[in-house]
Amino acid sequence: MTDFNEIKDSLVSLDDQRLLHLVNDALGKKIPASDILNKGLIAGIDIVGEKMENEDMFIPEVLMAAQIMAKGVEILKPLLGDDETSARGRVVIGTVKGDLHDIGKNLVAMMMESAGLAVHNLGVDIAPEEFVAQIKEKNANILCLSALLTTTMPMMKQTIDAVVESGLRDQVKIMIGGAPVTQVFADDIGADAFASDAGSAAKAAKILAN
Ligand code: B1M
Repeated sequence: MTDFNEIKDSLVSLDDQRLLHLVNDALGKKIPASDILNKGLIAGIDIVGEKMENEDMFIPEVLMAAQIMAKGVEILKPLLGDDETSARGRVVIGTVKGDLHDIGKNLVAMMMESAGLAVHNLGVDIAPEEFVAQIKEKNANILCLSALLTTTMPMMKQTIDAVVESGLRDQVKIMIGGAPVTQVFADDIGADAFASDAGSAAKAAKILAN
């Protein structure tokens, strides 16, 4: 078995000690942190997602898998991202109202921080009016919205509408993302940018900030 298959397997079997050992072991073998993340942890949580869909795993187990994955990400965190700096971007990021998924959004926030942007991560289940208040308070020039559910995607449009109504639309560029989100949807709802993964989100944010 490759290291990646073992990492995937330990996540799916909810064996946190084994997963942490394997992640550290892979780092010791000089396997790039981004490969451990993408081919191990993210590939593993995708299997968890399939099992959830087929009712082979249930919410408490999926939640445990998410928590174990977060511990693995914590180890990789200092080794991901680039170290170019640009203080121009002030980002407010959150998962939209009704949606509790935060692993991907946290990865996006982390990559943006590594890229030198000032990131205010509001968390999950954030209402449009809270995003608006935080743009004002943090004087943000980039708003990042994440959604993992098809049922919460319309909340991205509602959030953009709230920003327009508040008169702040000219002050912020808006980027959206999350597994069900597409470029077509981003264009439809009037977002300025879409990114499919954390690395490209950080790159796009640096461009938006300039
Ligand atoms: Co949920 N869930 N979940 N879940 N869950 C999915 C999303 C699902 C696809 C599983 C499935 O059925 N196969 C499905 C959605 C179906 C749909 O809408 N089409 C689903 C469902 C149905 C649900 C519930 C409704 C289940 C229920 O209660 N019956 C429920 C909803 C709760 C709610 O939000 N109100 C629910 C709950 C949960 C848990 C709480 C148990 C847990 C979340 C824990 C947490 O996040 N702290 C959970 C999990 C873990 C998942 C899966 C298994 C994994 C998600 C994940 O973390 N992926 C997921 C299946 C899957 O995606 N394979 C699933 C890893 C992460 C790194 O990827 O989040 O896609 P991702 O982020 C990527 C990109 O999308 C992108 O960059 C990231 C890194 O590269 N990205 C952005 C993300 N945000 C971005 C923003 C950007 C740019 C890029 O710019 C701003």
